[in-house]
Amino acid sequence: MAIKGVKAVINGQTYNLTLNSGTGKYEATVTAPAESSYNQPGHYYNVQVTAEDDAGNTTTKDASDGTLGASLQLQVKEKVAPIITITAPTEGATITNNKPTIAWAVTDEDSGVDPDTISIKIDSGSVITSGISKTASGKGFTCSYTPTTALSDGSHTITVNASDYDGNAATAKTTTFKVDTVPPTLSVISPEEGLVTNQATITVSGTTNDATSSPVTLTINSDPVEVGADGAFSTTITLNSGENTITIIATDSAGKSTTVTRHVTLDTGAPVFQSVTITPNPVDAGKTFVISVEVTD
Ligand SMILES: [Ca+2]
Ligand SMILES: [Ca+2]
Ligand SMILES: [Ca+2]
Repeated sequence: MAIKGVKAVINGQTYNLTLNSGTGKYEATVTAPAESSYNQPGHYYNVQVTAEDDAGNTTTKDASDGTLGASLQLQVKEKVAPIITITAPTEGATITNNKPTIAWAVTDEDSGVDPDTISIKIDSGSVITSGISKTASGKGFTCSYTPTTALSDGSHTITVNASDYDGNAATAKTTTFKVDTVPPTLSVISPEEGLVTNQATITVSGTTNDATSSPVTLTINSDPVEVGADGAFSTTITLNSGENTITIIATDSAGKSTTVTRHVTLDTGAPVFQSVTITPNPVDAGKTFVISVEVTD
């Protein structure tokens, strides 16, 4: 009528318990399994205890026992937080789409990413957990979210976060980018449309600016032209004889562009008289005559 020994089996390891004479209980100090119990059936490690008496009778109980079962379910929590990587929009990007798809991945070692904790926040708005597309991938999820209302032109910061099944919260990740839906302004002061000139060089000048993504770059007939800090530009171009098309294109750093076209005609040939007639000639004094000139240009 005496206990010979008590052992416990946890995660395939057997531990012999020793009698604590002070408490009368059998005890062992056991190192927990290295991995979370989350992915075990029922989210716990089964603990099986067996006691044997001197006569060789044994009793075994484990987590399935109706009375002691709950005491034989060992929960092990891991401590490694998930890792978040935002793939789009990239930090510092300037984009023209004001409903951009925000894409990121969240992975976790061991217990795994809890998809219900995946969240996104736009600027200082409230935390959003619905409407996020989550596709299981490797040790986590690839996620995407498209804002339901258009983002205003200007700078925006997106914050994403997630936790694993053991309650470890990731370090939130952010991406800050600029939305620019409006092309630059472009005002061409010179030349005026339809100008006809005998000067082979003319000044092309004006101003260009962009509300969101300066600096503005400028080309005139595909050649780059410097734009001042105030948006002003001025350059001289050489005309070909006849009609010239001058194409001025301002492009902001989002890639939005505005084009202005001017048509200018260079005419350096002086008129040529083909014939002159005076009728009648001679004319009677004090009477009228007609002078008729044929001239081409
Ligand atoms: Ca983890
Ligand atoms: Ca713009
Ligand atoms: Ca002419």
